[in-house]
Amino acid sequence: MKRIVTIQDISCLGKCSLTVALPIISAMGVEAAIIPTAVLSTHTMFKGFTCKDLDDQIVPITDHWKEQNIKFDGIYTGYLASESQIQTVMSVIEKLKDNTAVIVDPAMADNGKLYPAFNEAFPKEMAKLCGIADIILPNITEACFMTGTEYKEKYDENYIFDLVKKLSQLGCKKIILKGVVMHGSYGVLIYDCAENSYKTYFHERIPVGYHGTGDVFSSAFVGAMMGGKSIEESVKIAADYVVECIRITAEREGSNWYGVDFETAIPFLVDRIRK
Ligand code: PXL
Repeated sequence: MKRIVTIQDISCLGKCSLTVALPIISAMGVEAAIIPTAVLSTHTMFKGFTCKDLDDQIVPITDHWKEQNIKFDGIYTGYLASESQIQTVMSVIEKLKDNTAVIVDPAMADNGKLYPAFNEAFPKEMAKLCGIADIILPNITEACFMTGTEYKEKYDENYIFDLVKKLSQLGCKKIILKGVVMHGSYGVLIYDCAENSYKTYFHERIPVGYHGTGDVFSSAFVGAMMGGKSIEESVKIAADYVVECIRITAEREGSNWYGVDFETAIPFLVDRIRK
C-alpha cells in the first residue's frame, strides 16, 4: 500500500484540511500519516476561532520517523499557520524526501482575498514552498498573490498563460490551476513547466460556493495519483468528485454552510477510482 504524509492544520469543526484529507485519502486505499501543524476550533471563516500552533512538534515527529526508517511515497501540504511554519515544513520535506512526490496546495486565499489569518508576507513564503514542489495546486487568487499579479474576475487566455509561466519560475514542475474559465468553459488547467505544454479539463459549474472544496479536490487528487492514476486522470476524478459533493450539498436541505457533504459522495469517488 502506498503511504503519504499530509502536513496541514486540524480544524476541529469545519470540514477542511485534515478532517477531509484523512477520510478521503483513506477511502481511496492509500495510507495517510499526518503532521498536524496547528489545532483550530473551527476553520477561519467562523468568527472567534481559536488557534494553537504545533510548531514545536513538527521536527520531533519527523526525526522520530527518520529513526524508525519510515519512508513516504508522497508528501502533501495544505493550510499552514504562519511564515515560520512554512520554513519548518520546507526543512521537514528536505529530511523526508527520498523518491517522494511533493504536492503543495498553497491553501491561503480565494475570490481575490487572503484568508483572515494571513498578511501580505505569507504568499512570499508560500511561493518558496511551491518552488520545491513537484506539483502545486493553486486557485487563481493564490497564483496571483504568489506571482504579484493583479487578480481579475474577467480575463482572457493570455492572462492564464502569463500566470502559469510566472508560477513556473518559482521552480515547481507541474501546475494544476483550479477555477479557470477559458472559452466560456470552467475547469482546471494542467501545465507542464519543463515542456511548456498544457491540458485542460472542463466540467460543470454549479453556481454556489462552499468552503473547503479546495481541500476536497487536493485530497482526492493525491489519493488518485498515489493509487496509480495519471495526473490528468487524477484531476478529472478530483474535479468530478468536487462537483458531485457540491451538487449533493446544494440539493440537501439543512446542509451546513461551512463545508460540503463530501461524506455522502465517497461511494462515487471509490467507484471512480476502480474504473
Ligand atoms: O480550506 C482551507 C483551510 C484550511 N484550514 C483552515 C482554514 C482554511 C480556509 O479558510 O481556515 C484553518
